[in-house]
Amino acid sequence: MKIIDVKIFVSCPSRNFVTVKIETDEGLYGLGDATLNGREMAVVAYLQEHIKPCLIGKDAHQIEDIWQYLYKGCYWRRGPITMTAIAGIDMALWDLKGKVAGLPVYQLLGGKSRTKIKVYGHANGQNIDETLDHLGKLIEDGYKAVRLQCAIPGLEGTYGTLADKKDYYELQSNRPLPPEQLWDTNKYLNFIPSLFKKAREKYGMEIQLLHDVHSRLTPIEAAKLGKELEPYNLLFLEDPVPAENQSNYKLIRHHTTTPLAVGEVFNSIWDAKKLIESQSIDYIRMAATHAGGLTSIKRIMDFASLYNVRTAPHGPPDISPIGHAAHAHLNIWAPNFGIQEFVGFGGTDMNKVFKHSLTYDNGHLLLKDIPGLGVDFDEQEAKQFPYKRSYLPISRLEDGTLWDW
Ligand code: GCO
Ligand code: MG
Repeated sequence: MKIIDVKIFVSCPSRNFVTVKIETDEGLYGLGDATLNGREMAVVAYLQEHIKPCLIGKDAHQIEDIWQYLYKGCYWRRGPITMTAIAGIDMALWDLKGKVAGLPVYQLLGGKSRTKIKVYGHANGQNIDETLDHLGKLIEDGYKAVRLQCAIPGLEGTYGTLADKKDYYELQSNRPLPPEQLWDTNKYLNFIPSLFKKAREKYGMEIQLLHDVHSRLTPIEAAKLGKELEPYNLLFLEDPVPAENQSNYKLIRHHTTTPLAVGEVFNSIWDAKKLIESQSIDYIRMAATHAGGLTSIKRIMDFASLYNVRTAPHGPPDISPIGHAAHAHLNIWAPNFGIQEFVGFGGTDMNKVFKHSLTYDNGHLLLKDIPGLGVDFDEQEAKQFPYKRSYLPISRLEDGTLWDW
């Protein structure tokens, strides 16, 4: 089955998505997600100029060889642009193989380890009451696990809140330059434990709670926060510190039993190796879309299982339904699956462009038995939603110092 074309689409049905379509001489095609939020066009150029010409004429069944060819063969290994581009190709090839076999991709990975995929939702708000009302609604909707984020008194529009325009907290359209947000660690640390205290007082201990620090603390600050949150029994504390320096996590680990999760910005197994081997983390959150697709994430999941590290794939709105479907197949297979982040199915525009078969039911995602990844992409509809340049926000301290967003 020869590859005859690799098409790359960029569309913005409420936010930008990069979609790869691999066409073959047998008439079948495969689809992949290559969306890198805020840097979409860098991946498009990489795919268009550097990958596409090498793939024409290759056998689409050779997934492993093509992965190695694109990884080792470019000499400049790793990095988010390269690994997101590889992911788009890799997913499309798995989708194709499933279509040829007439089997959903999870069957090719080894079959089902479970019948449904547990998810965590997002509750956020401008103040504690709003966040807790949101949590209450999600509990009513059947969620068993919810991430709590709340605006910090004295700071406007911090990560995970609705910001000034009351749109989804990270909606990227209409931001021709990165918006700036204020950060103050002291205000944050003084406030967050009270959010979880009140959540437990109102809803008890059964609902599982999570929190995303978004890499804004130093290790000792994170250790302190982890200790203070221990009575509220978090499922995990996410990205307490940036992870370039992996020994940071060892320090946090020595001070708190609050479970730790990290990995959404990682793009290779090498970013996670030391953290996993040293058992400094409990959940690895790498995304198929940003870390080389199913081929590499499967390897990482297997490696993590040796050290009792479970998986919690990144599931933000800036991954397309094809990327979410890739996670669903990995999650249903992975023996060490933990939980999937889930923020809903996007708006009507997005659902016009991407037809997927995932459904939400009582705190879980269900996957239908459709050959391949089970997502289709409507090229005509996509044309109605052209690319719009947009950025993630940046953070600064009150004195202007640039901080981690
Ligand atoms: C999460 C993430 C996202 C990222 C976003 C960046 O836990 O879901 O932190 O909210 O900020 O994916 O593009
Ligand atoms: Mg996060």
